[in-house]
Amino acid sequence: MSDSNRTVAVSKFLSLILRHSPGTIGLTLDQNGWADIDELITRAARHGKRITPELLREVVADNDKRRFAISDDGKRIRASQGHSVAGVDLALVPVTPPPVLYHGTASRFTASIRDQGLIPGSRHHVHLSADTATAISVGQRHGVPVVLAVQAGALHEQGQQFYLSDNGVWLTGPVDKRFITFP
Ligand code: HQG
Repeated sequence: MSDSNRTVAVSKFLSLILRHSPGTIGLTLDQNGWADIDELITRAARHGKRITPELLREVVADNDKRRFAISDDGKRIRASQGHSVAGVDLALVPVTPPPVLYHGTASRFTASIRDQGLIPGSRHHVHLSADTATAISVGQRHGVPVVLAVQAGALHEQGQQFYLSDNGVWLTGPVDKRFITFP
């Protein structure tokens, strides 16, 4: 396996464990989503995934979306967004969003979104981005991309909270269809 294939494989594995199913390797995340790095490495090895501390730090540092963060003391790691696992709250501080944020989706979902608004699905939040280029690449993961404009400022004025993840992804609750502009 090439170095870049190896780091992508480790990044995908860490996304699975740190966002969705830590129990796969018998790991428990703390209430803010942190895992002890030594324990993660030991438990991953027991499940046939050999990750050295160096490789793990390389994946965190080089990750294209900075998906993972290491604690200030260097001992713990967590995913910066994208969680579905129960019992984890990143404890992000609510912030005022810009007037408009974007959501990238696929054309096959737009009829349902027109009907129901945006829903988090299995994740804890609806994910929004500050720019349309990012929204297009998010939408492309699901099919033909469509970019929706979300009136975040107006929604915030109505009392809905917004958070900005450590890696620049905007997170919020369900978005009512009245605050969505379709192309
Ligand atoms: C869609 C990636 C039907 C929604 C990205 C999306 C992001 C609806 C899909 C992060 C709907 C859920 C999250 C409704 C929403 N009816 N479909 N009412 N409301 N949807 O993957 O936002 O690379 O759970 O539009 O960059 O695509 O993994 O969410 O298409 O930041 O780090 O339901 O994942 O980050 O899909 O992506 P997802 P997402 P990473």
